[in-house]
Amino acid sequence: RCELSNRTGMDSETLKRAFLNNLFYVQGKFPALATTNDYYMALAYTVRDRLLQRWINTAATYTELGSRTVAYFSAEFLMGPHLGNNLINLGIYDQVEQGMAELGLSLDELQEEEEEPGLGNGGLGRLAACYLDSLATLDIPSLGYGIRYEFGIFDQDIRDGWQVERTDKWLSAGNPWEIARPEWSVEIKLGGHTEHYTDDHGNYRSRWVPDQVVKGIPYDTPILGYQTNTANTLRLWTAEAPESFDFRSFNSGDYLGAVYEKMISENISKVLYPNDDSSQGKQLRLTQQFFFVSCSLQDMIRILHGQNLPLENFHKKFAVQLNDTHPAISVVELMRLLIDHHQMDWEQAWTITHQTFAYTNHTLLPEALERWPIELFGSLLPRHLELIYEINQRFLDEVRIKFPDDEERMIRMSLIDESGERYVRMAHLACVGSHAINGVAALHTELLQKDVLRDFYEMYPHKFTNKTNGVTPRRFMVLSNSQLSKLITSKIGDSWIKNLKELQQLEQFVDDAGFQVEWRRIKQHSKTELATYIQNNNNITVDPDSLFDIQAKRFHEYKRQHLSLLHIVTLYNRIKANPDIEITPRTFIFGGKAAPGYFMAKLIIKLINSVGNVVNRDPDVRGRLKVVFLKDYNVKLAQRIYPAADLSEQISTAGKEASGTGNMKFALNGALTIGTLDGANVEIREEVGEENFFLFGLTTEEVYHKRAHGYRSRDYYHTNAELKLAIDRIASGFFSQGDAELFRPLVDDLLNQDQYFLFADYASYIACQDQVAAVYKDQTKWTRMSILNAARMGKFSSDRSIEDYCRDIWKVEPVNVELRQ
Ligand code: 26Q
Repeated sequence: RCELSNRTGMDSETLKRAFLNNLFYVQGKFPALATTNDYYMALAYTVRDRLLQRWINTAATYTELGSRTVAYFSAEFLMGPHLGNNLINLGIYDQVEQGMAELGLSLDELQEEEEEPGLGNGGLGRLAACYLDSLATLDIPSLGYGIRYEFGIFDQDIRDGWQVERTDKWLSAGNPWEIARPEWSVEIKLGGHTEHYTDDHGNYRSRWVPDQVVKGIPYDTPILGYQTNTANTLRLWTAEAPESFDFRSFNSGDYLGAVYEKMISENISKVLYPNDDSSQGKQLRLTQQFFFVSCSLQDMIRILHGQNLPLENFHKKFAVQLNDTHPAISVVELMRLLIDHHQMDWEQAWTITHQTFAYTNHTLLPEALERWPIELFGSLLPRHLELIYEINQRFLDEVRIKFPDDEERMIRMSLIDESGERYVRMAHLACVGSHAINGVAALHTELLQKDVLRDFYEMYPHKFTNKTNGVTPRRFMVLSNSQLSKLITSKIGDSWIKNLKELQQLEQFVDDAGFQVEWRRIKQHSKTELATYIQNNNNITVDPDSLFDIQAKRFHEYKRQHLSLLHIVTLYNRIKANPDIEITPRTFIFGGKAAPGYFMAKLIIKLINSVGNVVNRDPDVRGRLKVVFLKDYNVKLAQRIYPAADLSEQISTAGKEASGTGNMKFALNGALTIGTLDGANVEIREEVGEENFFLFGLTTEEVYHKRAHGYRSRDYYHTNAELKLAIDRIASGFFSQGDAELFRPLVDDLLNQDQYFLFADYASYIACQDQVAAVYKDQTKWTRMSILNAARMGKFSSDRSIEDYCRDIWKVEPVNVELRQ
């Protein structure tokens, strides 16, 4: 009894006892010798015990019922720290905080100790994590499948203003949240060639003779829903050399050769690729994609057989969502497994395959569409290349029937790009092999249909739907902004946490002076906490009464962090011209990583730090402007940032940002948005009301039009005096100790190319920012707008997104889990 309650009891006394028990029996420490990490681990195991009960009951329920299951295939899962989130979802955060305090420990400090699993680059990986939270919260049977990278996204340091990358050793202190399942390991093949033969029934068949075999080992992490017993699974694969390999080489005496091969095999899951656009086609990246896809599909077939279901039911048992084209090779791998391993005929295999998969597109940048050189593809996956040719032939036959005598269209739509060096087009493969295709915001889906995937939309209009992104209010409100969450709950009850639309009820308090004061006090509190963090980390003193103007996201020219810089330099120039000028004090905060090989993005980071060094110290400024670059932006830091923002910068060139999700997290926490009509900004503005949103800039159509008619950025430079002054200041070396060369690549690019239309949007942006400053002076008006923003963000819960996917694409229903033991 005591043993059981030690592992499951939820009251604060039992939790304390269990914690000390784990400290002793798992960490092997007593309090006098325990480090903070020992305490963190003991608490993590205490929480994990409570998850296990729910996890096992969930698995048992799904197995018994043979429930239809969603499999979310993603090369990235940017989960963020587990401890706090699990405490929230278990409903024991406050008890544990209290219990730890009684033991003289701070829960905040223990949470700080957790190394977050940074197994993603940014938006796409974090979306996958929000979706797992919502799937569990909505009691939908589901599995997340991906790669257990040994090194996740790099840690970012800043030296002399430049980004420096350090490896992310997230596993070095051990990972208490996962359980290895070596008994479910699978083998995958790589390389080699194919052989053709005639089988016993006289059928012409192909056989893959690989030259390498690798073992995939699954590691499972429980994903608990909020206030439910459902605990789903995130299953990540690690690559190892198969034991038989050692054995073979040992026999042939080539010990070092065997060790070398082992090392090569283990490379596959070593490191996450840190670029979030797929510029260069590296063989290892394709190997990673195939590795996790093949492991996962084999695992699903094992599960199907385990439930005594026939293979013909694969698509009835599983709905697979492809998170972008990174797992698109699935389409071919499932065909191969069905045909080569299970002797299914082509038609049936194809029916099962395309009814299984659905594809989410996350990009509008043509240069980011994945394609693999045929040579590389064929040398790694020779059998898959054969199957692609066959899929392509049948597909092009269909195109020919639907659009006769349209050779150009066939060339455009082919799975193979033959315009120069030949490539496999992964987006085309995903479109052909899926029964559903979606974009991630209304504008994005519309642009996919009109532009990027236009031919596919004309071919298969019924496949296309929009699924606007969402974010989980558990992590990004309840956990990260507990004061605001408690204030909201005190007014409208706590059901908004599972039903975010209920936030709308806050509108009745928008003119309630007492509520406004509380709202403002909490924002002020979060700003003060961030100010302390900035003091400790950047040694910069910022004023919590100033307007906190924040842009936090990956660095990319299309996201235009440098447009915000032009605004900063413009304000600085105004002060230099007239030090007594009346100006709304602002703190500009940036956070984000640049891909290690992306020179221009790194130069923009350097420029932010250079401008900060001058502006922050200039006595004429009198502390009215501060510029802060927060290093190593990750989920943990994001949770500190969103609650502290007054203004959220969502300023990408119209038509470039597929959705954005940071925009949602900021607004949900009461920040006002300054933004373009891009991605989900359009829908956010629609929801919160145009009078509560700072809009500026060209529309997508205007951008297209300008580009088509010869955009000349230099004309704007010559006709806008403030713009010229800002650019000249940067170009002169003013921010780089007189070095006029340092920022020349950036300045030259803006004057000569400016492919992201910064100069075209500059005047509109500055005018809009002047508006922002004016409104901020009226704190009552600002607070009203802030409350209305949060109150109207209900649509952007990831619960709503998941409900849309379940209804329109996956056709899957909730399954209730009872606690039986
Ligand atoms: C592909 C091949 C090789 C190497 C890297 C990649 C790669 C990796 C990551 C390509 C793209 C990504 C990530 C893309 C991404 O994060 N896209 C964002 O997705 C969000 C969720 O839908 C949207 O909100 C953002 O607008 C979109 O930019």
